[in-house]
Amino acid sequence: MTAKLLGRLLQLPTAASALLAPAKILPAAYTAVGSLHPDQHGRISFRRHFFDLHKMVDKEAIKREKDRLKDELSRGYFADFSEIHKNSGKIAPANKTLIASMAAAMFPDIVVYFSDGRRLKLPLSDQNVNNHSTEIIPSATLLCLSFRASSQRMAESWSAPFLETLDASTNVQVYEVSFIESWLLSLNPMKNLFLKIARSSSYPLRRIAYSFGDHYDLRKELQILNLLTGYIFLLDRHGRIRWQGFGFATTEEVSSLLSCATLLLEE
Ligand SMILES: *[C@@H]1O[C@H](CO)[C@@H](O)[C@H](O)[C@H]1NC(C)=O
Ligand SMILES: CC(=O)N[C@H]1CO[C@H](CO)[C@@H](O)[C@@H]1O
Repeated sequence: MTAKLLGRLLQLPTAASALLAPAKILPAAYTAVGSLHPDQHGRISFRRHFFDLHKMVDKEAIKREKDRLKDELSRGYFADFSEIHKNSGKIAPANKTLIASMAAAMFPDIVVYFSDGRRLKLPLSDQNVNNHSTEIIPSATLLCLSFRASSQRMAESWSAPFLETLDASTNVQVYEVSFIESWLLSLNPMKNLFLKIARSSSYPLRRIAYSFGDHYDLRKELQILNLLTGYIFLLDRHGRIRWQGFGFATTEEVSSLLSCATLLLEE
């Protein structure tokens, strides 16, 4: 298992997989899959595809799969790529004002993992957190979603000024979530191995987390079509989306994020 292969599985650009390379833990990947003969890898993926086809005998599933394929193909990865660079990943400008609570949509539940193996269901809202739990429900949560390594830097352009301005408040939380859609990395022991070498944060308020598996339904609900850019959401304590931004933050957008977050703290 080379860093390059791991990078390809993660659909990371080469520069990012080069970052994975120095990880001393990588040789452990050999032991994790060490019992497999190289030929067996092919056989396993064949078997898996066979089971996937088998599942699709169900008519309903076939229809869903067809609709999905149409959706996925209409995304036009290649046209998007140059576009993203030209406009800093802006699908639309960020909201200038807080979205009214009555008009706000709920953020769908996602399960995330931290590099220490901890698991958490987001958003931390009064709907999700047990009433007897000691978990503090933040008044404002900044959730930055990345589907590719290239958009992790976009997330940081929002989370860094957010934490610099608001970190004194225990009422705000920041999660930078990377989505790992590779089925191989979503299974143990690959998942645990991935978490061990995954990027974590030395700054406890900047929570870097990973979500594994298929996220088609989540993306559909949040209208996330282009996976090359970053999606930034500001949620209130009920888990509603009160503000949204895309790509790299501009100075004006950061100030609208900060003023909206300040309003949420007073709500
Ligand atoms: C907030 O931004 C989203 C995404 O660009 C947009 O669809 C929505 O209309 C905006 N809402 C307000 C109140 O600005
Ligand atoms: C997770 C949970 O049980 N939340 C409940 C806490 O209490 C409020 C109000 O009593 C309920 O609305 C939540 O569903």
